[in-house]
Amino acid sequence: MIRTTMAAGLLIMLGAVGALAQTGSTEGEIRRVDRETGKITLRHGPIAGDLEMPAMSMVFQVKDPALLDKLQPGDRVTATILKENGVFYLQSAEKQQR
Ligand SMILES: [Cu+2]
Repeated sequence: MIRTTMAAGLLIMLGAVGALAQTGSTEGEIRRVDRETGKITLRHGPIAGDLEMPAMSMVFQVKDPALLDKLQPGDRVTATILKENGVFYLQSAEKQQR
């Protein structure tokens, strides 16, 4: 019974998080990949839409740990940024053809 209530509470929390999630797409260059902390530094261009941000260099938590193996400093990428509960994540990044 308690378990059921907790599960329901978790679902409600997830719903609230979903409502706070915003995404934006940008292009940039990978500057640093830190496997220890699961963070990637991306020098990104301006981001339009909900996440409106000027160009800058910024550290992102990765959503998918596979990105840490796929990306290297110097890679030019098209990236999707996710802001969830005030935290910025690199949600996806596709390497651009040179
Ligand atoms: Cu930024």
